Amino acid sequence: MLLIMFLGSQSSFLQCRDNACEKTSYMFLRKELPVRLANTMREVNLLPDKLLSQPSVRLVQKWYMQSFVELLDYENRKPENCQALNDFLELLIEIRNRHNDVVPTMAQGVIEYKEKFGFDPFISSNIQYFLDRFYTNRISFRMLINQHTLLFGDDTNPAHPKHIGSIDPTCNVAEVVSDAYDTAKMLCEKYYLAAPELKIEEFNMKAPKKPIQAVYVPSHLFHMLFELFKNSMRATVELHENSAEGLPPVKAKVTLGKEDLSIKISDRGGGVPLRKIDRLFNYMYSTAPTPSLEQGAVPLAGFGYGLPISRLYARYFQGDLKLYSMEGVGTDAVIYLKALSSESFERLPVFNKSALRHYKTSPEADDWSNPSKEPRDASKSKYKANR
Ligand code: W6P
Repeated sequence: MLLIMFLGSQSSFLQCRDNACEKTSYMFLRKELPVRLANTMREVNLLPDKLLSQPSVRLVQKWYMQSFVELLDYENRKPENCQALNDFLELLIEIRNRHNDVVPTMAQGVIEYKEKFGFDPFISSNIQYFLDRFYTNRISFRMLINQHTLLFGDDTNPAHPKHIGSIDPTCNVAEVVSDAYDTAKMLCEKYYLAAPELKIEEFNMKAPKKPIQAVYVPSHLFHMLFELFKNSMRATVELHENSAEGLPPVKAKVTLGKEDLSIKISDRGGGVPLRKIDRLFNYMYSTAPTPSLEQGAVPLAGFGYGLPISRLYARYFQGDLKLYSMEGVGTDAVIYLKALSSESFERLPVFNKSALRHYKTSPEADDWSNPSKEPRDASKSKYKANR
């Protein structure tokens, strides 16, 4: 009898671990995740019809709706029910997989639109506003799912026992810089047969000579740095390919002040004229069909959404990503993070009247002079007759 009781209690213990935290997380997520999905879906519906009706956009919409409905199933399932907790965990993994290709699928939607209707500056600013919010929402959504599945799923991470889910409370920034460089270097060498060296410097204002650490999500930091290195390497190799002096190194400087933890990646790749800097972050402008490799195109950098999404990762925890370029010389890219984890709370889009206005407002006349549209010859001006 005792044995049976013991076995019984043990097996239920195994199935339903000491899970006060998991219950709390479950209670939070079953409400919060549908709310975040619903907010996004409302904004999707405000997109211009010509974009909303593209098959890729419809597909993404369908995924969001399905995930929303499936999450609502848990509204009335008690957290004391172990089966509910386990099912929920599985559902989160399923939803995460379903939404894996949201970014390339939305990009496809933008391509479809461009092919049919061409580039339109008004639609472009609409899309820019929308996708920044849409992808920020997606980053946050996946962050929540990842935390829950990493903390309460059975795939604990033995390589990083100190991590809390995807967060490293003592993330060594220079190490991530170096990892991202190594990965970009392999790609670069594969396509160009050469890659610039890396020089890392640290300046720790708070604790001189100590390595700079942050409470951060290493995968986010890696994503941003990898993107910047690819861009810097491509510019460097393309400018100096045939020069006798070889490739100038890419330099990284990591600094910690009172407020900011900053990471600067500097290249000598010839820079980008100021006029073209905004384009690097523009979804509609930088969306092109995947370049085909046969034509010798290089997939190292310059296509897709790498830079704008990297900037969203930085902004998501109250930081930023900026480019400072000097044409003829090179580019500095700076990632700003908050030095204090107490200041790196989530930055999320809110759906309100002022957001609504962004979608409803029609294009207005430019309120700054634009030389290319000024009448060149006053005698031919249509305004002359009115004088
Ligand atoms: C360039 C263009 C660019 C974009 C982003 C980061 C670095 C660089 N360097 O020439």
